[in-house]
Amino acid sequence: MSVTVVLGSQWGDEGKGKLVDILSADFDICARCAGGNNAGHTIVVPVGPEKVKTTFAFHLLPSGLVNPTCVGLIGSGVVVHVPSFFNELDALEQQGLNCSDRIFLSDRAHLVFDFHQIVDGLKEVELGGSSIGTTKKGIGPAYSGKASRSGLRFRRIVEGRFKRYGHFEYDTEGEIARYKLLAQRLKPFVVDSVQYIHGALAARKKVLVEGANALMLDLDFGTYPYVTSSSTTIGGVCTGLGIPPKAIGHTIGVIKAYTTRVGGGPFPTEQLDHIGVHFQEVGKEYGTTTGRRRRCGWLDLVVMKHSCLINGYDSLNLTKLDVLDELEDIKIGVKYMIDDKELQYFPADLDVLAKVTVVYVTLPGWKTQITSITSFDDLPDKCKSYVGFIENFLGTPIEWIGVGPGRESMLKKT
Ligand code: 2SA
Ligand code: GDP
Ligand code: MG
Repeated sequence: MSVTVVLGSQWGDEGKGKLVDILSADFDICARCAGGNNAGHTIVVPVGPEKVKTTFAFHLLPSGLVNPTCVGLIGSGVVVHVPSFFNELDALEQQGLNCSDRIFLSDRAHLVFDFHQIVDGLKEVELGGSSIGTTKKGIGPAYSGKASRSGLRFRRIVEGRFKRYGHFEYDTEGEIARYKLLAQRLKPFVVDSVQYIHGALAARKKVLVEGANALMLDLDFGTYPYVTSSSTTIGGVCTGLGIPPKAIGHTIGVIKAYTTRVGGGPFPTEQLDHIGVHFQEVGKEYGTTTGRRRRCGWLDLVVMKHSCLINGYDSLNLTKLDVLDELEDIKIGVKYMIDDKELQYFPADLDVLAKVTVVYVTLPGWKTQITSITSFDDLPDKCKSYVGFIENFLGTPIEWIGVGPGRESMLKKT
């Protein structure tokens, strides 16, 4: 089976882009199946003969495009803001990454219009103190339009939105005119993605799927309503690309060695003290798309159990282990308790979640810099114990370990 899937296992920003970049050297196609330009995948790679360390930020386009032989596909489950698509393409070309002849877009993908983005902001204002903390990229309103079967027919929808939110500054005719021009530029990129991907699979091409956002932001299985509006699970890979489950050979969950989340919503292991600040500063935890400071806390293995159940990862990529280098003690959340009783599952009800107390185990820190280490065997013993604890608790092998942001800072554990 030729499809390999990389999915975020927590609340996003686990470092999916970096793994996708490394794997894509061995793949023909890298596909996005869900989300839009709310995603932010950062890659740090050596470029040109001088090997200059260059940072690329992908939002809508698949990160696998960094590899010059990899073709990008934006599947039907993705929502596309066309001006942002071209802006991202142009920005990459300016950084010397030419990919406009190897990126294709599904003719079934829905469009995000400027008014979706305006409405995204208005909804957030309306929610006030309980706002979701969206990226304001119009993702929720675009998927709502799709689900209510009014996607694409945007002149009619704008009038509906005026009725709902009052008149807001928006130039309907202007956007129509802009899209008439963009449509010409867009034409060569659009394909029937079902034909495209099945043709590729029949020709034994290797397909890598890059998940966007993460399990805990999934519309069904995340901390609803503090979620994004797409299916970010393994199920979303099939519905967002039009491929059957049996086409999927290997699913890798990306798990950060601690936890972060951007925006509102519950976060049981969040640390609002110096530990949270340590993760933010050492881990450079700022949004790739919005620049927002990410909330930070200890690794939560109750979340990870929930994530493993739903996505059935064959293996894991543990990332940002180096961010823990200086800590004396490292905590891992292993149980949720309510009134002295263990909760055996991750609850759907946020009121229940708000009442849980997290039980932690504490492991000793290794207090050694690990970024320049190139083999798993050379990691300090205490560091190996941390990795082993996670692996045993989840019953899922850790195949890759990230010890720094660069492409070279990834250990393969055999
Ligand atoms: P939206 O915009 O409707 O998808 O927002 C809904 C919730 O989903 C969260 N969300 C994200 N969480 C982590 N990373 C994301 N991508 C960017 C990044 C975020 C950024 O890579 O850093 O730059 O701020 C992402 N996209 C959506 C969002 O915070 C809401 O909680
Ligand atoms: P994604 O959304 O899952 O692709 O993750 P992001 O790119 O939004 O955020 C992950 C950040 O961590 C990026 O800035 C990466 O360059 C960086 N990163 C990835 N892996 C590692 C790692 O192992 N160690 C360190 N220190 N940084 C990493
Ligand atoms: Mg990200």
